[in-house]
Amino acid sequence: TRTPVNVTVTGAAGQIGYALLFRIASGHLLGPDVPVNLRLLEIPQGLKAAEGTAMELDDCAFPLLRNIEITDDANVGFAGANVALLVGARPRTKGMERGDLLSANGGIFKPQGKAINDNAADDIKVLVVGNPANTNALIAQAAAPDVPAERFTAMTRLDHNRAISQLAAKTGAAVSDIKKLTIWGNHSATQYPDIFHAEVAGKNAAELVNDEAWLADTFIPTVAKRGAAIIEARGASSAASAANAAIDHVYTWVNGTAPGDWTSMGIPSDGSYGVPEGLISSFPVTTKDGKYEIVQGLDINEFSRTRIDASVQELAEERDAVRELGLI
Ligand code: NAX
Repeated sequence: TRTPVNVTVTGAAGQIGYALLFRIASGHLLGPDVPVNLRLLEIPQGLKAAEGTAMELDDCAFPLLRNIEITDDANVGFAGANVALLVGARPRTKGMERGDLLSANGGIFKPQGKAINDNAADDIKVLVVGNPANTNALIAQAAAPDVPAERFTAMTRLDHNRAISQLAAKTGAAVSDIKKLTIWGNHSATQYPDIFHAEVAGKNAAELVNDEAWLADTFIPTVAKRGAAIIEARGASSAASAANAAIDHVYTWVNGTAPGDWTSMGIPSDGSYGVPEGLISSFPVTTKDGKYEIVQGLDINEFSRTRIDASVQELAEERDAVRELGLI
């Protein structure tokens, strides 16, 4: 039998945590034959609710779930972690400036990065879900100098999945017929969902749609503002779909992309496509044997270039702001 994989989830008592933990425990994160130990990291006020969720996890009698530990100590929470899902974050509240938001999150992600550095397993893989996800990932990564930088990633898979769904609806295709879609840049309203290299049942998506106005005025804003539309409709932010995307992100990272397809991940840039090195930006990537690689050699047209540059510019500004705050 396989050794259990230690999976740490922060913000475990939150709404994404509630949607996420049961799918991890049932084998969707790593695969149907991989046992898991869960480590739930919360702030003191969240511990009781996390205990309640752990009771429900027990009550599922999941065959793959070996044990659950609940803690508010990051050194304990990340001890021996092989996978860390950083979900807990400080949301933007009314009247909060960007600087306030970044420093509040720096107060979470800097110590968590250090705790990962000091306590996690050598093969640790980190996914940051908590917003601002890309820059929170940068803060955590900078605080973990002994962990290879590429192990710190940020979630744009929800944006990727949203874009696939919108493109499928537009073209009347099945979601499974859509390949090679890309989210570029920041997980924010500036993100750029790119269909110029995407395929719909083997045909080029942009040629098939052949409607730049739809792209610019409907598709891109619908994907980029989907989070706000969910809040408007549901009265609460995306939770199950965000948890599902976190599952997809890690599953794909560990188990590989399908031949002839790729996915989108926020990862430290190596300078590809003119994205300054070190920024945690979303790219098209293929994965194999637990490693990812940026898809190279794509032609970037004018329409795409402007939008990628704008989102990357925003990431550079966030990086400069956290640098000024002494967070990286
Ligand atoms: P909730 O407010 O329901 O839950 C957050 C939980 O985190 C709370 O239980 C809180 O006690 C805990 N927490 C806060 N600080 C912590 C710390 N220092 N250590 C451990 N736990 C801590 O939020 P939820 O709806 O679950 O969303 C979580 C985060 O995901 C938010 O930052 C949200 O903006 C972000 N999202 C990111 C998405 C993405 O695509 N990257 C999409 C969905 C979501 O909006």
